[in-house]
Amino acid sequence: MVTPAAAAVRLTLATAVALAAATAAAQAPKASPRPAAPGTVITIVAYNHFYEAPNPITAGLVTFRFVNRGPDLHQMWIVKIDEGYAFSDFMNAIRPGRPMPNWLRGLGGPESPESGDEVSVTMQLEPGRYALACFIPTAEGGSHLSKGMFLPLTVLPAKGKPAPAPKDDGSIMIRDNGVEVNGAVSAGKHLMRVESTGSMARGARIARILDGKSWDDVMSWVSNGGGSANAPVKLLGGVTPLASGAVNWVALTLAKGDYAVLPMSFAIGSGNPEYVPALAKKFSVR
Ligand SMILES: [Cu+2]
Repeated sequence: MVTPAAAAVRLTLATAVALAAATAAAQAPKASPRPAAPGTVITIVAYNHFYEAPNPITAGLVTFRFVNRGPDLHQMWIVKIDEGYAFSDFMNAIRPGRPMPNWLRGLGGPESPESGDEVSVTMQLEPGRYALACFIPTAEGGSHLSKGMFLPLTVLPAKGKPAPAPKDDGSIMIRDNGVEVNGAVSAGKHLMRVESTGSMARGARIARILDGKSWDDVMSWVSNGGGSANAPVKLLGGVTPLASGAVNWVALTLAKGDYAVLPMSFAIGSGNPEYVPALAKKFSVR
């Protein structure tokens, strides 16, 4: 049976697929001129409320350079769809109030650079079917996904030897009982390895604490949902939720100052990403 809601989702999907095909034709995948980014660089542009992204891409070490040209925050959650399931199954399965089925696996991806900014996230991608989606809530309720911010992604097998893992100079470990930040706390450019070993998929936003703002200001802000109004931080981006065992690397340029790692998970009830204040962690660059 096709409910009106399901029909609406399919219609939006058809529109998005057509749009993606049109933009992919007009805009071939761009290789970034920056030599520092590991692997193949894939540029993805986020607008209110859609992506411009190449499809298909090739397996291996991939850096997603995620540029936010929308006025709102956006993310690109990369979800691996098991063999035997289609992108339409992903669209039907991802509903508020339902836990994620075990044939979907969240592999992280770029999270929330502020409007006009960008973030680069690197990962090892296997061949297969994937979904890209933004679950940031809209002002009216629902998420950007419900406004059409999703795309299928096919990853084709690569020829030749797989590229080795990139060289990182620090790590962020997200565990059930807290976050650990190791290394990379000097001013300058860093590539931080991010992993979540907890009982559920978690990601994190990394933010600079604004001058004159305290850790208490940050904690009361995240505890109240962390809206854009009067934020005591500048978001630098981060990674979307990672299933246990998945690894991302995020490129960060840090200046002297205080920073916050703000873990996030997807709330089953609303289906939206939300902060987990109890796991937030401060670090300083001196
Ligand atoms: Cu979005």
